[in-house]
Amino acid sequence: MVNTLKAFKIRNDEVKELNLLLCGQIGAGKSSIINTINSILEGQISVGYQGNLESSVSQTLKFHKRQVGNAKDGFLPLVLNDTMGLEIDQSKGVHTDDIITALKGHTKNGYTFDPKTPIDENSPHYRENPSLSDRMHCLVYVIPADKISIMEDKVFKKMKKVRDAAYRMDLPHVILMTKVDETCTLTNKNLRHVYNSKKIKDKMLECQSALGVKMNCIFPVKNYHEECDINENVNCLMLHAFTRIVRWADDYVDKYSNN
Ligand SMILES: Nc1nc2c(ncn2[C@@H]2O[C@H](COP(=O)(O)OP(=O)(O)OP(=O)(O)O)[C@@H](O)[C@H]2O)c(=O)[nH]1
Ligand SMILES: [Mg+2]
Repeated sequence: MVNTLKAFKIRNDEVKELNLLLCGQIGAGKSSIINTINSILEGQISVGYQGNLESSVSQTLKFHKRQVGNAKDGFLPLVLNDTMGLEIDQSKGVHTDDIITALKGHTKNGYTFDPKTPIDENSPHYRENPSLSDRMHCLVYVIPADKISIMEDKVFKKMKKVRDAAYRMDLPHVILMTKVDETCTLTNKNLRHVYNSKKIKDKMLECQSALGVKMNCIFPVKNYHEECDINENVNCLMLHAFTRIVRWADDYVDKYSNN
């Protein structure tokens, strides 16, 4: 799967990079996913970003475009766009309109999210006429398996608003269900049991009913968070999900090609 990714080329040559947008509750593991994917490709744990387990405010404040790969081995034509976390409170966390604007390609890299006021046309980070290349090509919800049962309706409501916008754009959307290690003891002992675990299956079903995403678009994953060494099982789960996300984003871009 690593080789498939490293050899990956976008079918539609009018687009140079596939844009994948990560969206979810604060502390869900969005930024950690980017680190995990880059660690896998590099073959060693990357510490590009460090999260804070105890934080009650979003650690990510900016719309942050992070290239997949590294300067030494080369970058892949894939960009993971990190966003600020969603919160229960209307005036806290990323504004849903900001996520929707970013999906449409209006938001430039480096924009600082303001929970109270979404971006408007006058912002220097607002792109007037986004092309297919500027748009997002897949929406990736990040949901922590250990928290889904206690996640507030208000957060799901915000996620559904984003989902409805993604539907209107015909955008593929998937769920990366993180923290499976925190959710199931069997899986924590051996990640290979993840698809045998009833507990994990139940959490996936909860994701499905909360957001209406099909089961084959929901992927249980574990991020690197405390380990110092690469682990094949962590890699396999994430790569299984990521290779599919890339394929679906490529299909989207191909479908909307102007050629
Ligand atoms: N056990 C475990 N911890 C994880 C996993 N993914 C992330 N974490 C931890 O959860 C915490 C939050 O992760 P982040 O990646 O910062 O989450 P985020 O969604 O980017 O959070 P904000 O930017 O604050 O919205 C960090 O301490 C991570 O180390 C996982 O799969 N398993
Ligand atoms: Mg973050």
